[in-house]
Amino acid sequence: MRPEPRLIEVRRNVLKQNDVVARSLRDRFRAAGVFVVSLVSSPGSGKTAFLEKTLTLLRPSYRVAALVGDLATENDALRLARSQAPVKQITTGTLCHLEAAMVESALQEWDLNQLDFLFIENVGNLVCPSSYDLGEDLRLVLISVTEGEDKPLKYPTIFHSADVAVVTKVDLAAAVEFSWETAYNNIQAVRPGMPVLRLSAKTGDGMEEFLSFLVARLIELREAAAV
Ligand SMILES: Nc1nc2c(ncn2[C@@H]2O[C@H](COP(=O)(O)OP(=O)(O)OP(=O)(O)O)[C@@H](O)[C@H]2O)c(=O)[nH]1
Ligand SMILES: [Mg+2]
Repeated sequence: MRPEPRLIEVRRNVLKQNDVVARSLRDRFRAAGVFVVSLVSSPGSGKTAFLEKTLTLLRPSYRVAALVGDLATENDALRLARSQAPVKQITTGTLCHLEAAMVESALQEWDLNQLDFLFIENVGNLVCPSSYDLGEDLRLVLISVTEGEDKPLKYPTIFHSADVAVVTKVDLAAAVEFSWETAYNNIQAVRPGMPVLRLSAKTGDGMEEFLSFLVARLIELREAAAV
């Protein structure tokens, strides 16, 4: 029998190490009562636009903050900072995903007890982020109408790693002849029962439903902690 290639061993160890850090992050999030939401999608699906809108709408009533990952530039952090929420950019250099240790290090100067919601925008990529737990409570996978309806079928792993799918840029649906029914069926084929939201960060359509969903989850988390 041939020995397992060394590369696979190294990757396994990195993933295991990530899980240890993610578990410790999750414990800290639980202790602080902060609800943590991460966003994954291909580049340009609208993560930052959606997050900026979310931060802006939540901020009057909730304590919110965001981390955002990209290979390079502070551009997304600057856009998110327009919401007036505390924001930090994580630049990954050549890595196509965020790791739990990067989140841990970015949070060093923040007091989690002062937050209700923490959002983490992952690097735009439909493959790499799926294997890395960041200690989040909820992982959203976004697909924009301009990407076509087949992404769940082509990239099932990221849909398996997420809790809720969000179809974005619905204001452009007619222009690109996007079929909601086909997209919905494709998501359900890959991940039966997955909740699917549809919205537009541009027009605000669907944002109210999303925010109600988030707030309900925060209340649930706090009630569970109180028991
Ligand atoms: N029409 C329309 N355009 C949108 C919407 N959301 C985002 N966009 C546009 O889509 C482009 C990409 O949006 P971003 O928010 O930067 O996407 P992203 O997923 O954060 O991109 P990366 O961080 O590079 O992966 C920008 O030009 C946005 O203005 C939307 O709801 N409607
Ligand atoms: Mg972005």
